[in-house]
Amino acid sequence: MKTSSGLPWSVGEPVGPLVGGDRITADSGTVHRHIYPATGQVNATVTLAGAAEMDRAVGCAREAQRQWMALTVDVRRDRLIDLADVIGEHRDELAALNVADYAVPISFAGTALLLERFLRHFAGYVDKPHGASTPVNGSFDMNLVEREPYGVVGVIAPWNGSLAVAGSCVAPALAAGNAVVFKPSELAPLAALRFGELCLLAGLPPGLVNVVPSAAEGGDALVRHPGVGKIHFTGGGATARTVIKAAADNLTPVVAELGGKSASIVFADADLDRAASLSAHQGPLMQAGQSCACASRILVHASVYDDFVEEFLAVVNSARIGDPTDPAVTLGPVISQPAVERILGVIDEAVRTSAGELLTGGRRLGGELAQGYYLEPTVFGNTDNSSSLAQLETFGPVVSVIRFGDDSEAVRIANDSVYGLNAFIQTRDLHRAHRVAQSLEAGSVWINTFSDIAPQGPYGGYKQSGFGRTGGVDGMYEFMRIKNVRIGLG
Ligand code: TXE
Repeated sequence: MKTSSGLPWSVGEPVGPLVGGDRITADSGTVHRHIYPATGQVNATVTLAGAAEMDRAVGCAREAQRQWMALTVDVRRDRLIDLADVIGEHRDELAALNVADYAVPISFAGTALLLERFLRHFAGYVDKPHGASTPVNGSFDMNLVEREPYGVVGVIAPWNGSLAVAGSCVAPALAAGNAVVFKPSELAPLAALRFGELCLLAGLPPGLVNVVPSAAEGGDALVRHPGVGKIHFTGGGATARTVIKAAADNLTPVVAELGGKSASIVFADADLDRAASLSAHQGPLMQAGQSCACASRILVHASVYDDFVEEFLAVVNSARIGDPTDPAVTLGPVISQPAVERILGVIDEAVRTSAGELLTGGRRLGGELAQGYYLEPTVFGNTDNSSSLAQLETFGPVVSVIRFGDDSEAVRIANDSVYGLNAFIQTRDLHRAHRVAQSLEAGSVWINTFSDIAPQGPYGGYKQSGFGRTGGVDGMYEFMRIKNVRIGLG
């Protein structure tokens, strides 16, 4: 049943955590009045989980995991395929909830398709061999190498991709045999809560996937819980440091998928039309620059700098800014009022310190968009890569264009960052593409293409963009422990 806002819940009805298959009222957490970034108005009321709810969720997860592992691999495989089918059937509803969560334009809200693809991919691992048997020196004993689930894992998601994290983390965790306590951000709880309900609809044991929106307090309780075998954290570096310190109490292992300051490198031989479009849509226009994969530094060979900038600005300024539910809109608001103030501060400082020359944008949008958190897409030219504008993650529709002379200078500038998540190479020269890709300190390199994340390829960061991987067999094995079993046959 839909309400007038198109949500499955009415604004007045508090939406609580989903624990053990039930919507519970969170007594120890706080009530979060969810603000829709496109209007600045409250569109949902969410009761956030606190320590008591997290403890209850871990207990339900532990029991559900026993039920899950009591099923044979073919049954578990088919349950995950059933869940993928259910997600596919609810793709539009989940897209609408993504919009309700963080006002991402509906044209970009299709992470339910990514979730479905990851579920189908990891369902395929469930009934495949994951261990080995090996001979041993000086004996005819049998030695088995086995991979086992952790039991209960905690998955913590940022506000800008709860369903993407459900795909990249919850899917492999379930495929590996775990139960999951899934903590979406307090700023984007809605799509994740619906995902939890769809897990039940697909026939997963109640409590196998618990969805417990919370802020730092609930998140900290989850990280510190002795019943959690591993934490997968996706978010910012500052929070990651807090999470890792908390996890140290129980020596709980952590995977960290963090921020980035990724470079898109446009070489002189690049197709400038395509490079301009790719850099714009991978840069300031991608979720209004609120993506870890954002190409926030655009390095351009000096010989094509002016031509590229002209084409790039044309694409950036052609963005349709407005109502995220309008399929024609390509640029929505940023997440919150504090984000507006933070990003405008970055822009003001960049202008004040002449970090680069402001080529377009730089202001908050008014008029009919004044109630929302809308910023103009903003581009600085001839930026100094040592400036804080080029060094710190802005997480908004602000990018820096930087000139370079030759291949080695392009690599030096691209690598001159504490981050190392993505890098984008635009060139027609195959040798150059491979040589530069091997020289870049980034976990994911994209040559003449967007960051279209697929379940087959491991995704994750170098340096302060994190450690551990999602996707592929690497992403599956992040959620399994290795046990060696030797059988004496002497
Ligand atoms: O992160 P935050 P946000 C990164 C992106 C940016 C950040 C934005 O680059 O840096 O995420 O997301 C919870 N103990 N990525 O603002 O504030 C908090 O409630 C436990 C990278 O949400 O770090 C939220 O659920 N949890 C990514 C989560 O941590 C705590 C792709 C993240 O919050 C906590 C997308 C605590 N003490 C965004 N405090 C990639 N690399 O793939 C907060 N949280």
